[in-house]
Amino acid sequence: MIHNSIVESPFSLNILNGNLIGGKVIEAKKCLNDLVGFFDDESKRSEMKQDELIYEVLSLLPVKENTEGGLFFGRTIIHPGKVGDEYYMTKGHFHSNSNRAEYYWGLEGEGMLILMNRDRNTWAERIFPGSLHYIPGHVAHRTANISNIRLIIGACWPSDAGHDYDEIQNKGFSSRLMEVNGKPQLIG
Ligand code: S6P
Ligand code: ZN
Repeated sequence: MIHNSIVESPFSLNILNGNLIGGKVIEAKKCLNDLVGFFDDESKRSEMKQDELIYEVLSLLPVKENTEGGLFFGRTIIHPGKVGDEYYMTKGHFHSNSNRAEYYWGLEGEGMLILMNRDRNTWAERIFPGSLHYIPGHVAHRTANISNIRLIIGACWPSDAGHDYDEIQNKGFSSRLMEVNGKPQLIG
């Protein structure tokens, strides 16, 4: 027998700020003390207030991690600020299943999506409310806030993408996003 029914989606999204409700939503917060070694000026970073919140991530996981064929949905807030001349940013990662792609889009504030391929060529795309970014597989990605207000981005990625932080943790990106004469510039 065929059953018909109209049901509400278990998930909801605040389209203004990316807030996610329903299902399994996990939250991760990164403070300055979680980012040892990620900024160029480590001694400056170590002198700053260590419990300052740099970024916070909500991830909606409707299926188990590593499920082939599923999709995850997320929202990241990067707070405004700099370590020396380097804008607050996420750690950045390749995907563990390296060929898995991802979409990002801007919701609030202004930032840069910093991208680096396996040959360690780095480039960046400007993020603003309504900007849409396709991150191909095999490309590491990190976001930096270049505004004075919080930067909010949305993201959608395959549930079997995973996160590989090793290369970025050990070698960083080949260029860093620094403020030079009041403007963001990729250095390196
Ligand atoms: C997941 C996606 C984002 C980031 C988040 C934090 O594939 O790219 O949800 O996890 O922006 O960045 P990171 O580099 O600390 O994971
Ligand atoms: Zn990713």
